[in-house]
Amino acid sequence: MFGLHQFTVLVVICYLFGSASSRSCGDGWVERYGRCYHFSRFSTHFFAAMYYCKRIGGALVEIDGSHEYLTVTNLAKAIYFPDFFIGLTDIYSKGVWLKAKSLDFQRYFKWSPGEPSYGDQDCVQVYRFDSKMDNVRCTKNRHFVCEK
Ligand SMILES: [Ca+2]
Ligand SMILES: [Ca+2]
Repeated sequence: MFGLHQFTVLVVICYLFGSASSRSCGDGWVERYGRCYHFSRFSTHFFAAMYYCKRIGGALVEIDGSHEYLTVTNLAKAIYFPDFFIGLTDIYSKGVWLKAKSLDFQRYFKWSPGEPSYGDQDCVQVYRFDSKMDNVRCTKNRHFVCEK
């Protein structure tokens, strides 16, 4: 008989191995270190990506340090994810890089060589080839990663 005790044991096992917390992110999300990430299944421009992330209960991913950057780029590599937008922009003031939703100053950068380049490139993508940052026009269509 599968009783309450067995159920409790099962829940504890699931918790220990992370599947319970993974499930708590919901379908289409991946859990890593207490955060949930969603890798888009389509590409669109930066603002539509922000809107989409908001609509599914999150925000365009904000990189809070090297550890999170590595976590997200490793997940992306594992699924051969193409170039993708992150929640980082200098659209409000040239050269002042802010997180897209919180509007906090970005402290961590991992620019690709020669980046950030000049011109009308106010949004940041992660380049699939070297997993580094590159500023591009916000109107480009890119895949994107949401976070909650
Ligand atoms: Ca984050
Ligand atoms: Ca660039």
